[in-house]
Amino acid sequence: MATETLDTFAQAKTLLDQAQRIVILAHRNPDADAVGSNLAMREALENLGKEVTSACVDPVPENCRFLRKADTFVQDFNPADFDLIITQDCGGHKVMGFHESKPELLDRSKTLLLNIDHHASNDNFGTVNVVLPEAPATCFILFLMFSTYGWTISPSMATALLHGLYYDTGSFMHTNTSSTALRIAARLKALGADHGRCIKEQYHSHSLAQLKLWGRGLERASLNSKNAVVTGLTAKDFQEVGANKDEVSGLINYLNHASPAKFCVLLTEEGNGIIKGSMRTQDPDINLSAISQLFGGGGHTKAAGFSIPGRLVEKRTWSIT
Ligand SMILES: [Mn+2]
Repeated sequence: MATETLDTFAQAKTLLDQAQRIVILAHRNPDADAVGSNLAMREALENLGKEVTSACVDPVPENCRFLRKADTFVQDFNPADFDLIITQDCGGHKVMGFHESKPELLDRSKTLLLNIDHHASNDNFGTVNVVLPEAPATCFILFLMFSTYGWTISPSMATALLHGLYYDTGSFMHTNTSSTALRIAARLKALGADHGRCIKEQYHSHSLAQLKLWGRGLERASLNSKNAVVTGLTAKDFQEVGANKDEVSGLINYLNHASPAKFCVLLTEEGNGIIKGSMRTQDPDINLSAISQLFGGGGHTKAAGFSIPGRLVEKRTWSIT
């Protein structure tokens, strides 16, 4: 590992060693990397005798509820009750969710904050920032940190870390699947990670409503003049098929397979006047992080997103030949 990386790991360890009451924050609309990394760090710190709380403004998604202590996330907390805040997988201070109601989280003279993340868009808002954009997942970074510190990884920690790594690499199909990612996955399995359960929860358990929702999104997809495959799902779609907003997760990976598109865009109405845009690409020359920033969003070069106020209207064009 690079010397700078080891330096930030050491700075992070100093913060962790000195803290006794710690809250770990997962980003809003948490995914398997946010929840998995949160619960793995939590167990590691609890094993050191610390009092740890997991917090997120939004509920834990269905595919993460099997993880140990996934049912104990709180949706609010008082920063004054803790001597260290950890944010994990938050690609920028805005996705924390809590920054609006608790501005002291961003006041470096008032709170100690350890920011652990792998998004290129991260604005280094912590007291210490372990931000490695080349890492495929926050769970990957935690594995490296725990190994560097010599901390034991239990089977439940291994499952949580593998769940996040598996998710953020699209089950090792995305281009961020490095040989190190595969080696770490093998190590986690050897440490007792329940690989079969991770697969089942993420890929092999879809409700009929979810498949119907994906069907609508796939059926409507079209190629635009920028060579992007674009599709949209309205709040009415979710209502009609009986799907919740988490159930759209996974559809984007199918859109990303569409040939000859250079990238894909999935627009969804969140039901509160907000349209969420998710983008993926397999094209080495496309930087989606830059494109998403045009819409006030962020993310990685191959996977990024944004949120904008508005409503979705589908326009079909017809011509006679
Ligand atoms: Mn992640």
